[in-house]
Amino acid sequence: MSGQILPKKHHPIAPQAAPGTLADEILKALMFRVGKNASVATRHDWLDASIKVVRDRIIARWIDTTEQTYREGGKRVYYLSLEFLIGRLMRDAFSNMGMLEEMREALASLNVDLDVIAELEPDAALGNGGLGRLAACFMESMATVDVPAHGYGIRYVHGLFRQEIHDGNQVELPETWLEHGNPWNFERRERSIEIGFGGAVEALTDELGRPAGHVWRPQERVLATAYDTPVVGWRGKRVNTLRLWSAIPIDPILLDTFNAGDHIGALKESNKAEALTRVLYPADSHLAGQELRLRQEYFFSAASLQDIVDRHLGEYDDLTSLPDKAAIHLNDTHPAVAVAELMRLLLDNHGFAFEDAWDITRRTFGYTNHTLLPEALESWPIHVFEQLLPRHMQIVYAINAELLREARDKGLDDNQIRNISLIGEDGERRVRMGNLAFAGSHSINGVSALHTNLMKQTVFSDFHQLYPSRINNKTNGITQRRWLFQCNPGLTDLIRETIGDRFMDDIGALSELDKFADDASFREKFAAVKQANKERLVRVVSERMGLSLDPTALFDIQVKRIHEYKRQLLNIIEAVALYDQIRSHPERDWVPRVKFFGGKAAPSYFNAKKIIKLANDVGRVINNDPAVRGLLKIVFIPNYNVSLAEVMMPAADLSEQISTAGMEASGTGNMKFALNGALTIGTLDGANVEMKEHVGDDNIIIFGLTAAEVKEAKANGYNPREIIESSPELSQALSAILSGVFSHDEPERYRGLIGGLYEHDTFMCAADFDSYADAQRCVDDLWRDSDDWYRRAIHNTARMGWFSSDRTIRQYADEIWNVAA
Ligand code: GL9
Repeated sequence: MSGQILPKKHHPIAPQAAPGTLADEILKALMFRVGKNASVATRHDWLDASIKVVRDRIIARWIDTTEQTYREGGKRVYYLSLEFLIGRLMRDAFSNMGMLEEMREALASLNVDLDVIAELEPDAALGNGGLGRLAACFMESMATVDVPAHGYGIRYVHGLFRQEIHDGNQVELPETWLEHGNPWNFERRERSIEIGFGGAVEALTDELGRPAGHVWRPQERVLATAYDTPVVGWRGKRVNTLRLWSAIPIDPILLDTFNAGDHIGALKESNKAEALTRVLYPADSHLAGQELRLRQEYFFSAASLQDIVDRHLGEYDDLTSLPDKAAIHLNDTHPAVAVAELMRLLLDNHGFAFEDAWDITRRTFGYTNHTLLPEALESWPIHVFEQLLPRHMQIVYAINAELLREARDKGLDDNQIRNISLIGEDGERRVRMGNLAFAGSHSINGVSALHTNLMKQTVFSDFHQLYPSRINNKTNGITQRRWLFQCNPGLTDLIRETIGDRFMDDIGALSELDKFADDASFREKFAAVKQANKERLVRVVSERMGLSLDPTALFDIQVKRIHEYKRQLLNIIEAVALYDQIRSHPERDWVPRVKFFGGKAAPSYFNAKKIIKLANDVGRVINNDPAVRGLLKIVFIPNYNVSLAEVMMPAADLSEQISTAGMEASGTGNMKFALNGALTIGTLDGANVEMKEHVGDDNIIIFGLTAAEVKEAKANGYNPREIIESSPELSQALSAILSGVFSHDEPERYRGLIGGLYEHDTFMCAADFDSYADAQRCVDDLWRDSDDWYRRAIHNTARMGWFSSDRTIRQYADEIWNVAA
């Protein structure tokens, strides 16, 4: 190569823009903040420059909002959550700032396609599923309804794993959302807080030898550094802060060790500190259990509380007024240790007496329970908790003594007292985080009416007797900005044309759409939008999986975490039964269907992974069987995440919400589908119950046992084998799977998963099968009358406004936090 003259590289003419225009602003950002000329800019550079242009406007409002909040001195909300499942932010920011179309045009004038660069933004996947996504919707709604709020969580270097499907099996790969940096994050080095672990507690005495408090001398320390993300509400009204903590070592390198020649050993402490916030635990609705998880929980709770307390003391004299100025919310039990931490700060650092500290604490905290599944209820072995947090252990014992005294005074019996104790005594002694969160909060809420009632009857029945006014319901919601306006611009435009723009600020006005269900020309337009959204999904499937699908078929979708209680298995078994029927009765008028599945299994959840494999096995056989004539397709889409949800929700005709009644606390995917005009096939579980009340009995397909019937069946010695044997369709489908029709390479593959149903069937698949299959044939009948189908679909969209997270947040503000909204 040396000495050779390289040919001159050809550059296209760099695009120009008139001064003062948005396009000009983008070019300037590209030049001065990304350091690139338009002619050499990569697509990532354009993304970066575009984000910086909107970011500047957001920052200006952010500073205004912050100043205003300080000036007004009102109460603030602090939402503590180990998970925020945010997804992408650019479109959200453009849309909420009212500049989506303007940006699209400006970029187009520079030969850049907004939709293309938007695809490059990584999802912030700092959550597992519904619980984390709810926190993200809440952040956006709090900014929208003007609640001064901070979210607090962890800035994981690796969010939820990326899923690939190899030979039908889930393979987990690390997720690297920070690879290209993150333009939404502002590092706040000045907000670094020391967090301790381990060590010992010293009991102090005064000069007369009387007890004078405690000091905790931790053995290990790390720094929590804040990274702030601005969260902009609709129309850019308010910009709140999401503060995520990252762990950094106090001594990046141990100098003595380094100088002694042990260069690797010198980094040991530093590596340990950084490991703390490196990865999100991929556990959904079951216990992670490892000590690192408790470290994460304490780390972010303690950093957040220190931050809250410091902010309060910057404005007020002392912490007595904390409950009037701060509402701290515990999103599930993950931050429950914050209760003990606030007590520690009040007792040890600020000299409060126990009763006063306990009163302040209880008036400050609220707690949301998100699941009744026993395996998800967090508890820590006493020795693990004590070794890591010795002072907190003492405080938990002190709170417990007080709590149990109160319970005894109010006449609870021994068994009830055992149930509410903060320390579980069955087997190994454990600290029960749900009980700690309950005891330390003035409000405990469930996430749907059914779930709240079950909470009162089951996990927290004794607590409910002790404190009858504490448990309340706040049915979940979703933000219509992301889950309608942004993900479904076609439908949004159609609604605007039809009823005007008012619904964009007042979602209640969406109900004006209801009467258009009877308007044939509106139905046609509604159907055309759905069709276009289905075509978009067909393109995605074709690009990612090389599969071609018929966009006129009924699109039947079940996307969510893979969990036995959610019963993807019931859906797959029904597909097998349908396959059998199609082959046995080719003469019948079958409705063409595509059944989509998507979702991740916790890496250690054996049966969930088997279910993924089964869906893929069944799909391979059915999709390739010429006897099916394309009437049924089964598609498992890999790596379901927020961005994929934004494509799938608008494309669904039928939404599968088929959990065993009593087990899904609420669900929120159910709401996203219905808002986008899908009909739901579902059990009377979680928020499905309230959706039925809102959309009307004719516009939702309900099947299966109710929660009360499930309980009764189990109490009366439920016998799945008997049910299976009395249902020819079900027995046939199960036998086919068991005999290896879908697993020739390993005929025994499903012996455990399917064979087990005859003996246990914990999730009542057999009990609900016939009812589910009948409901599916009912769906086919509805689909055949297309006019009637779209009438129902329109009623769904028109009547789902109540499920906006704005409504949910207003209820929290009013009934739990006591802040103006
Ligand atoms: C969950 C419930 O299972 C859902 O029914 C509920 O809608 C959400 C939000 O309230 O919370 N609880 C829970 O642990 N998860 C939920 O989705 N799991 C995950 O987030 C994976």
